[in-house]
Amino acid sequence: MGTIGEGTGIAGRFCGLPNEYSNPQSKVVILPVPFDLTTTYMKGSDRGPAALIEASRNLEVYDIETNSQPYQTGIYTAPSVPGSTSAEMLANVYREVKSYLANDQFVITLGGEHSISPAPIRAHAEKYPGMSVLQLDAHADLVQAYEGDPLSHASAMARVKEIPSITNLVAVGIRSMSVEELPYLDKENTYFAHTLDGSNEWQTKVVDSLAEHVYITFDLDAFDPAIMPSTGTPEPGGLDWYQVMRLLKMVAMKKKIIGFDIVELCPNTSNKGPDFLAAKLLYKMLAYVFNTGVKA
Ligand SMILES: [Mn+2]
Repeated sequence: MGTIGEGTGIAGRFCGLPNEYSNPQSKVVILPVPFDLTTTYMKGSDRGPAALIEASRNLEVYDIETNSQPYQTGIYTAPSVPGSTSAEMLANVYREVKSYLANDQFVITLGGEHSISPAPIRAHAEKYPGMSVLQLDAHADLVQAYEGDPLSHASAMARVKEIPSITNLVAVGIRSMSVEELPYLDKENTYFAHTLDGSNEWQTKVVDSLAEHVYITFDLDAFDPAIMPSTGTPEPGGLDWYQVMRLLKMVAMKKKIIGFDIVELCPNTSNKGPDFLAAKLLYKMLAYVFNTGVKA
């Protein structure tokens, strides 16, 4: 075990991968969006992408469950996308994601706050009309304009619902919302945290409600703060690791996951565990998406 902060391979690259497995033509592209402008509680999600990538250099690249080594798919860590306003950031991210999708690459966008997600979701919806959006989140994020800002993190899913050609938005883990959001909530497709038990039944219902193509927007505060305290707005009563893994695995087996984002990592320099959890989550998702021999 080395000094904290050290990992294997090349700094600034997911898993520290060498050029052979990490170049602009790689199948998988990780797009860091270090944007934190509109959050209201704990700031710092702009440092999320760098913390996740740094933590990933300590990952074991062999995945036991799928008996696979997902990095062999090729994972390129792209340069960070800038943006000094929400509108500018969204335009830049949208353009970048579009260009990678045009090249048939698989794009993972890293936040940053949740307000970044409408950009990759719009780009994916244009390539995969009829897709579903699966949202894992503590918060509904359906505020029409939070503190007057329609591009705020609390409005992320309100903007997503306006994107044409999305079949539905299926939300899992929700346990915090305002009464103003109720009229915009799709109750049929909302799985509140307090209703999720230890069985696999709810996961099956979630999967059955999804269209063939699925985009996943993963707000890390969906997890319980006991295992994921490093978020801007932690909420008690969240999901545990294996509940999430069972869901993601089932979605990957029965549907086609066509892209995802992981947002709201707000790193704490004295507790690296949550950064590592976020990196492992990303890698597990790749294991489920790209491994052809996943066994139940
Ligand atoms: Mn959110």
